[in-house]
Amino acid sequence: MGSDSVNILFASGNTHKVSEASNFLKQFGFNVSQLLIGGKPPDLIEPQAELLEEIVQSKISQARELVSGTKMEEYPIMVEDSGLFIDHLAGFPGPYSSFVETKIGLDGILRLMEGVSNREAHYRASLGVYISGSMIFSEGTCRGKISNKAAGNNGFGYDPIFIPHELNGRTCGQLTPDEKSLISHRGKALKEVSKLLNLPSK
Ligand code: ITT
Repeated sequence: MGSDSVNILFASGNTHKVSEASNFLKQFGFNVSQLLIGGKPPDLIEPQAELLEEIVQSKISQARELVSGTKMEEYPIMVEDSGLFIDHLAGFPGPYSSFVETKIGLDGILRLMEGVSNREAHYRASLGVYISGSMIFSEGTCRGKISNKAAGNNGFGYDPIFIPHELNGRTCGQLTPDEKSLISHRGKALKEVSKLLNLPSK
């Protein structure tokens, strides 16, 4: 880990999320790496809560217990919970996005949206960082719509079927990582966190 940057451990099993955070926070003097216990991301229990913040809070507590008494104890811990919320489906898949992606996939969502004219949706990320005995929370939202068909191989998850309003008609799957971070829910939440943290290097 870099000597003059701030090291953060990201407790997530999703390496896409970790690398998006790591790439984005580099510019603010953070060095983000995945929290590994015995070489593996720990299996944190995800409460089936309606509020993303509750999930974040619970996972931070679990991660803190795991690093307690180890040399990782001194590092800030980051947890992020996110999801895709589709208006026509009353916010589904929302907090269940990861599970739904595995079970019915993007094709399943496109089928549920067949013939639907209201295609409005948003991504939302809730981020928590435990640092020096305090908790910092931030949120980010990215509004857009569900495409009629999948396009692009970049990003992950629902990116090939999500067209952000802030860019001209391309799906997130067609954006470069930098383009996505500028407008994404995760990019916005991370930017907010970088402001809230008091960085020695800034
Ligand atoms: P961890 O809980 O271990 O961090 P996870 O992938 O299970 O990893 P979440 O429970 O927060 O994380 O679920 C987020 C899901 O929402 C993710 O798996 C995708 O299906 C979707 N998602 C979130 N952000 C996304 C993004 O930027 N692009 C595409 N899909 C996204």
